[in-house]
Amino acid sequence: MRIKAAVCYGEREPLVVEEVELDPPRANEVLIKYVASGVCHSDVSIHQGFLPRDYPLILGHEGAGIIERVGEGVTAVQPGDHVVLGFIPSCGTCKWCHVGVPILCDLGAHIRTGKMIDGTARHHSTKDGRDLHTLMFISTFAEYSVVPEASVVKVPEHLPLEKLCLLGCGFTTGFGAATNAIHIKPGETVTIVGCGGLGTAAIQGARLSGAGKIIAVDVQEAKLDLAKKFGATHTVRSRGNPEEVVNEILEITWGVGTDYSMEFVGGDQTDDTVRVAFNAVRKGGTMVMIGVAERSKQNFAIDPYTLALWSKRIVGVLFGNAQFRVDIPRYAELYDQGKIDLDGMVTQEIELGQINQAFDDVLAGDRVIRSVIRF
Ligand code: CXF
Ligand code: ZN
Repeated sequence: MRIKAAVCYGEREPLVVEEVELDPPRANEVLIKYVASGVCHSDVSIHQGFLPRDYPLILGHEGAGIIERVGEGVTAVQPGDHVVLGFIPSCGTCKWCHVGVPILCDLGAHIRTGKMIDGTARHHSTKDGRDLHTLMFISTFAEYSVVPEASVVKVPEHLPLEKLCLLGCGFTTGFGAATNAIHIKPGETVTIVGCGGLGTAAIQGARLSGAGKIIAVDVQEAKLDLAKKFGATHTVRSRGNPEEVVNEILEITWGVGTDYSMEFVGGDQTDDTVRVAFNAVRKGGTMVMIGVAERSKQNFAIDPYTLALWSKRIVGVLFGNAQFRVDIPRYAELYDQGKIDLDGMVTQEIELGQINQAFDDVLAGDRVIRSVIRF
């Protein structure tokens, strides 16, 4: 079938919205009509070349939609089901899925290839027939995609997919960092460095966990105002001096530091942002690393003396340590009950044709938390 998709022909080249040929689903695959897709910082990082991929490529990995058709052997979903897509699949049969760590699912090893699990492509150019690469098997910057059954989870039909799409990456990554990767006890304290999409989701996770002090750190006043709306109890504006930021956090915590810190700066991550997160944590506390910057910038200077002598812990987290088949419906339930705010995280809705503008907005950093494409 012919569909419209945003095709990326190379790093930093504007995406081209054009007709693309899409194959029918094969065994254990489903055809999805996307209703909405968030635009995540990682899409832009890939486009910038910070996370190398093969081209041509259809980006997008934060989607929600409706099952249109299922391939042979599919049992978990049927046509008409509303689903959110996980950007890491979960096969349900490998060791990691069995031990309850599906973010490490063995199928994840195929993600880098830009092909489907069987090594072939489903999207093809209508100009010359060549294969288009998929992003994380799901390529959500498209009206339709064929994806593995392992990448979808059913969600209730009465909830808006244009909000639930955030559960496919940003919300789940931030909220899960605060509620799965660490276990904040009521009254404990947490520093959150970087208050974009992931940071605001983490603030909500910390608030629901009963954190006593939630200290939000950002360079932008507007993001700090937003952080307060999502539940930050204190804000610290970073003006480029990491020691000053840490001193303010120490003052707020009576000289102790926070029990936890989380670093969400992502593409703009620097030695300073990592150092703030590391030094904000008290002795015996835990720092959680979520964001990843350009590969060449990723050797951070962490003082080994402080790490060892203060018994600090540093934990890396992917996709909020989600068990996404369990967690995404659970988050949908929290949204339904009004306990989490996804609406406030979607700062603009756009059409697929505005995708290049949305990428510029991500790079500008101060205009939007999340743009969501509605198909
Ligand atoms: C990222 C994590 C780092 C690799 C690319 C995907 N997650 C979602 O945005
Ligand atoms: Zn993402």
